[in-house]
Amino acid sequence: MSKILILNGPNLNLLGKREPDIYGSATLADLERSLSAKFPTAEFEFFQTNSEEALIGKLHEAFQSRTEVVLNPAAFTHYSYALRDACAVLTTSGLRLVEVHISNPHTREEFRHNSVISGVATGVIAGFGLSSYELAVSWLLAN
Ligand code: CA2
Repeated sequence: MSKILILNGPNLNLLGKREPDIYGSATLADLERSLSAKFPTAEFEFFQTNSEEALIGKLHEAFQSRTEVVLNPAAFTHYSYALRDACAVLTTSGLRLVEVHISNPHTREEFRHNSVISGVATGVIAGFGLSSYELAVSWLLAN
């Protein structure tokens, strides 16, 4: 069974509760249920935090346990070099980490156009709503 950590950064606990025009009306719990139902052979761990420290700690745990990661770094995408370094620990050791975004940051404010994570991610999927996570998991399971 493949173990995959679905890691969500700050404010994503509000999914489905605010800004539905950008992020849709499904909640984080809906996402977790839908991934578990669509990929019954995967062993998921779901984790959301508003804390940069906790995100980095979770990535260190994933490194230790050789777990692959689907990461939505949320606003940390655009400026957290500490998170980038933690992602690089995984990808430089051969573990895959897919960066996902619900919206397409390139169509939004200029500060969202740059990701400090993409350069150390295995790949990036953005703009497909919650399907971005599904596409990332499909790829991890198929490759
Ligand atoms: O599109 C994405 O997935 C983002 O990573 C979401 C981040 C944003 O800072 C990135 O630029 C793009 C924001 C997450 C905030 O999530 C909310 C969800 C519902 C309501 C309010 C915020």
